[in-house]
Amino acid sequence: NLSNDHNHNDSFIKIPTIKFTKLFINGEFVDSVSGKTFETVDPRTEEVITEIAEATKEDVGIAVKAAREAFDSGPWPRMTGAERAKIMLKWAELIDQNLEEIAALDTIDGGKLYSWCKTVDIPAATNILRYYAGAADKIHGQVFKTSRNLHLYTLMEPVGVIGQIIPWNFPTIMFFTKASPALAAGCTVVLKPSEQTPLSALFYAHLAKLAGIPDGVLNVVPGLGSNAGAAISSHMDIDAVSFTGSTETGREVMKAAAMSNLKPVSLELGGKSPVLIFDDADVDEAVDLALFGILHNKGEICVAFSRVYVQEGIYDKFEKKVLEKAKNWVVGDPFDPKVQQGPQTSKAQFDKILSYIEHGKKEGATLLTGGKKLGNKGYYIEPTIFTNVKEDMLVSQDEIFGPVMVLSKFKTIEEAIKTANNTRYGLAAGIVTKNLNIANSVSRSIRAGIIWINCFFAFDIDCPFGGFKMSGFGKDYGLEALHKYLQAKSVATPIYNSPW
Ligand code: TXE
Repeated sequence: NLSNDHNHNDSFIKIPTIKFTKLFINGEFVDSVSGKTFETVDPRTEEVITEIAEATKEDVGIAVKAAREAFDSGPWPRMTGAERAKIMLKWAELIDQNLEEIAALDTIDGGKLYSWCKTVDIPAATNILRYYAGAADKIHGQVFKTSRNLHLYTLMEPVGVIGQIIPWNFPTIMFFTKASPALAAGCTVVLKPSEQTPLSALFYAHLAKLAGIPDGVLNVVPGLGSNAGAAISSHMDIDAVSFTGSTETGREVMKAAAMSNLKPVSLELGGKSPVLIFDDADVDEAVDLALFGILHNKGEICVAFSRVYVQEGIYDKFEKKVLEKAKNWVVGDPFDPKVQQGPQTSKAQFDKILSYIEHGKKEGATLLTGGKKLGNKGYYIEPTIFTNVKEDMLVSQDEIFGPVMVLSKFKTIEEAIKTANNTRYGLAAGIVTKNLNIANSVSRSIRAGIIWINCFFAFDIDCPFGGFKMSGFGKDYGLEALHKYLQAKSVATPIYNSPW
């Protein structure tokens, strides 16, 4: 159902002028050494928004040098946590003041719903920033009294220069998920936003400077994964890397880290998350949850409920209702407040999704609805549902990362658990039931980093998030994420003649 207002004449909102298109290194916006640029494209129109300076290996090297100097001799790691917190809180305030402009940048760059960027993504990001600002002055080690003649304690020290590589599906949330705990810990950062969505990251860099983050502490280097990204993961003077993206690229990052200076990596990778809907569920609520689970952010969510399993007692009713609602789902200009689903972020992602859909049809799955692109301009795809799928089909196993639901029927709890776990991924899972015992026992049986009972996409900044299996390792959020950027140094002093 393509919205009638699918005219992209920007009548819903005034599109901001793009102010920042260069690399942000050592507190300045600079051109790349090579003078190279790349285009960032508006997925609503397929038109180029602007040219962005392209960081290559050389620019990454310059950024790392700046970050190293800022770490080795600059004020940031030497400030008290409270001093760092004050600057981070100021940064959050400046983001609040520029909320609408930044929301519009993420919408034109990534096809994300403007209303969500404004009310969910950016507020969530500033929450993350404020949470870690609040943690900055609560970093401490431990004292050990294991023997009579040793005074032994740990100092929690910042790890150093951190490389961060983020994807395009949540440009704002990912930026602050990575940067905030590292900065709170006293580290300095070289962050590469995705080449698909660099606009908001550069705006955040500008606000960081205004807030008083010292030069060299935060460097933002937009560039291609194979070049700037690879330069980060293989750099000899980066002390740790945090990555969110595909499992395939995560493997490359880990390999490069191992082959260079053995820097520790944390990886938040892909998923193929199941939701199990039991017979006692309210069918209307379950349908809404399942659709939100796969269509929110046009299915470009690592935790998307891309596999939906419905118990046989309510399956037919569920199928009928989910079909009806999917057909009435409103796809169109993400600035239009009526629209529920915008365009896919890039041509590459759009082509990937359509090719999985073709593959699913060839494999013999039934296309219940959707399956085609929408309109003549922009990367819009119909909400798509496959039924009669087999567990070994690609559409059941691979992360499609688009508005494509794979819907199946199950009989028993045991069968549901077995199929839910039949995946190389383990990021998230959902359970829809009113029966507490089913909810609790199934939660324990599924191997995934987060289980949502009767909900989807429910996060709390204080609660660690990250995958099992090939969905990665090393948590984001909570104090666990802060500890990725700290290392314990043990200090021992002999004590002589102590009776205690
Ligand atoms: O991801 P990449 P892509 C999945 C999703 C999607 C697929 C491909 O299934 O369809 O990945 O998307 C940088 N060394 N997810 O190709 O390549 C790249 O520039 C270092 C799931 O865009 O993983 C970008 O900044 N870095 C996911 C970042 O990695 C490299 C979110 C992510 O891009 C690199 C996104 C290299 N060799 C995609 N190659 C999630 N977990 O949420 C690329 N990059």
